[in-house]
Amino acid sequence: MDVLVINGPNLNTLGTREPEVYGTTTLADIEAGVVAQGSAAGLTVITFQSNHEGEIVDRLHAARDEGTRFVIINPGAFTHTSVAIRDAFAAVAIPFCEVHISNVHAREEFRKHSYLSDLAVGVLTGFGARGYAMAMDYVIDRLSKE
Ligand code: CA2
Repeated sequence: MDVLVINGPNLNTLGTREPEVYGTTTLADIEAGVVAQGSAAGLTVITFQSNHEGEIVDRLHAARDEGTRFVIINPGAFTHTSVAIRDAFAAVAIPFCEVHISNVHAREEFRKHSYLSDLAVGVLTGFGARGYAMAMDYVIDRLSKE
């Protein structure tokens, strides 16, 4: 597998509430978009969403065993809380981009800290659902050069 796209807690309800913060695009729209974008470039793309921290850790371990080349992740609120997901990324050593729909730096103080950002290749925050497409654009370019 080339690219794993992970979405964390509550992102399964995207498009149903707080449209002023998160827009009206659903997670199914986002997932279909990144799969189509990656497939058009000849990449295999798998999507995964979970509301459970340990399931995300388990998925990252499986990704290593599957030979995953890159992860795009919106960790949701786990961004600001999860040493376990940080440790999983450090353990599997798969390069990743961190994506946030909203600009986490323009919101509450507690959203300004991420347990993942310093391990990430890069962070996209505040570009709405388009951030996933921007991340995939980067991944397509990067993997084409490997
Ligand atoms: O902006 C982002 O993408 C976030 O990762 C979203 C998380 C939040 O905890 C992060 O600080 C920033 C929350 C996701 C909540 O998902 C919702 C879905 C529909 C309606 C409201 C929230």
